[in-house]
Amino acid sequence: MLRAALIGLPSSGKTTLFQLMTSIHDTPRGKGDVNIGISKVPDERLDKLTAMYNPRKRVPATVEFTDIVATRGGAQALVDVAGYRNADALVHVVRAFRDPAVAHPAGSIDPARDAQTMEDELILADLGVAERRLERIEKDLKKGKSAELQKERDLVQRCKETLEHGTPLRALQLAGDDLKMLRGFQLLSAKPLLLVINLDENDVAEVGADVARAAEKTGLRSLLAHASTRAIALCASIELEISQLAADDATAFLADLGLSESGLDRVIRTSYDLLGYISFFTVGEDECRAWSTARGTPAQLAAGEIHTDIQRGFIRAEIVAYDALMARGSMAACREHGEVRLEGKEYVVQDGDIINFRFAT
Ligand SMILES: Nc1nc2c(ncn2[C@@H]2O[C@H](COP(=O)(O)OP(=O)(O)OP(=O)(O)O)[C@@H](O)[C@H]2O)c(=O)[nH]1
Ligand SMILES: [Mg+2]
Repeated sequence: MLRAALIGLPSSGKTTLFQLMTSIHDTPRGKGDVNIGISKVPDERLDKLTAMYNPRKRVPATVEFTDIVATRGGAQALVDVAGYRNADALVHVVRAFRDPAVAHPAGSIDPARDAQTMEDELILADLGVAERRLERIEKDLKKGKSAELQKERDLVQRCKETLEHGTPLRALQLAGDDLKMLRGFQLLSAKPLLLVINLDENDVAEVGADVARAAEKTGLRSLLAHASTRAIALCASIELEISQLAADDATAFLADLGLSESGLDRVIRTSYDLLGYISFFTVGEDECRAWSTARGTPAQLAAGEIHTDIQRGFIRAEIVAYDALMARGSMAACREHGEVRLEGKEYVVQDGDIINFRFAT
């Protein structure tokens, strides 16, 4: 399951977005309180599979959201909260709505300044972690040299210099061993980040879902390029209202605003893109279910998403592509045409694969 954590200045709209994503409306408002909620991943393919199998249960993939009340303690306070430390991605809410009834902590509306303030906090928190780690490594190196430790020192040194230039670590696009080495340090600026521009009600119709235009209008263009983040634009309070309407009314309302997709759908889809996540399915009379995993995941590891027993006892994966199943109309027809493949544990799971894992316990 994908874990996302909401960050942003006070009153930027984090909890409003949390409510939109999780449909949890009675959220606590005390300082230090943490909201954790689950969002269902919308997926038309699961709807079609459910129509085909008519199962007792339909289970969508999920994304977990964490929202902390008031980040006034700075980003350093965030790393103490497990939901932030363990997040796969950060969702950074930036206020672009003007509403004078909602006081701004800095007294004026300036999305670029706010986004940079939050970014600086992440960078500062990480700089502290990097410096402490570096001191520790230097001490240990004096006691005895090890290739592994020297490698780590070079990496942490590089991180420190990057941060000192005001660049978040996500811009380094670390991979493989480097990424593994840093994973234990809870470096916030290294996490993939989705920036949500929380538009003003009056700008929604003009901006629509056009991120480039929203970035231009809110002065966020250069920050986005520098920080290597993805962004989307929406108005959290309007989206929250729309989400409480019946489906037909909601679609009509969105269309009026020139939007073809709800804010919830866009947040989830963009997060999946950002992280390179894909979905696969398990189907049957009992349950049709969507699962998510990182692109490039081998079948045996993907089986672990479902149950560690299936991963451990993995024998083969029986796989048919979603498109093939829809084109043939049934699993039996796919079998007849040789479209149900048997794959081994190294097979790389594809988006839309329908999988039956064979395993022994
Ligand atoms: N006009 C307008 N008001 C909004 C919008 N989004 C949020 N608000 C309002 O702004 C206020 C603060 O929103 P929250 O979602 O509580 O902000 P927050 O980031 O969770 O704030 P803290 O938890 O205090 O850090 C609330 O009164 C919201 O109703 C928006 O898009 N437009
Ligand atoms: Mg809040």
